[in-house]
Amino acid sequence: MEKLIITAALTGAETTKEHNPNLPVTPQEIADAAYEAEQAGASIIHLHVRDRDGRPTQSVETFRQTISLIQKKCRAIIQVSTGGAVGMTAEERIAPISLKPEMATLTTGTVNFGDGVFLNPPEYIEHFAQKMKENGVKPEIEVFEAGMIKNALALVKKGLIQMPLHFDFVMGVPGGIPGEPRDLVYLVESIPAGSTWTVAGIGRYELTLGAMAIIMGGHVRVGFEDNIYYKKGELAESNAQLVERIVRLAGEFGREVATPDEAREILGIKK
Ligand code: KMH
Ligand code: ZN
Repeated sequence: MEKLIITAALTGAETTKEHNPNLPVTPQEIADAAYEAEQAGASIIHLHVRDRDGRPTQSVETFRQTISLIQKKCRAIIQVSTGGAVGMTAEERIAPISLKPEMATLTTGTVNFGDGVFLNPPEYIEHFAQKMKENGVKPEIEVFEAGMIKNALALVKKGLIQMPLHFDFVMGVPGGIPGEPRDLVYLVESIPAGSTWTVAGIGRYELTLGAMAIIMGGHVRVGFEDNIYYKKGELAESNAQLVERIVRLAGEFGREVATPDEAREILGIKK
């Protein structure tokens, strides 16, 4: 089986320090958390940033500063979020692509997101895909509902993205696909042969779906964006602690963990 790529989603847009005081929010805190996560076994850093008040922002300057701090000590692939936060405009969300990160997220459909709507109409999706193509950025297709897989294939037909595709199944968001084993099996069976995939289980689904992905040959995303607990009623101490647990589980199943350069190789990213 392919080596395991672990993505650390350190901060997200929704989690706050009130939810978990260990959440990294400043550029330096995020860079420190990225280093710890990479040391623990993460090879991709899924990146959101915050403004001085801790609110989500897609400021190019804040991304630039954070990426530069991360890259002082890390070799991990930086994957910039174009999801941002619910309510942001398309132009805000796509702005950090100008920094030409190695990867970025591309959500291929609209979904209810808790009390809000995570808006991704066809014009946004095509615009984002076009910008990623122009800037040489590898998209990770974020799938919150099964229909988003078909929407991604439509982008392939239009020449906006290229096979083999890399998917991230984001499961258990209130409003999106649930996070039961049968849901993951269905998504995995719905993507084209030759694709790679990772799973981001929200809340209590993080661990169960991570374990399934290790066994099924997929990859795993963990971190405070998706889950703030180590176990029921016990907050996680750090993003690295969540990465370490996946590394231990992978070890039990004999699945080796990919380094950042091995992750690049698996995903077809040239550095
Ligand atoms: N914050 C969510 C509304 C992504 O990073 O691309 C969207 C999100 C997805 O986090
Ligand atoms: Zn995100």
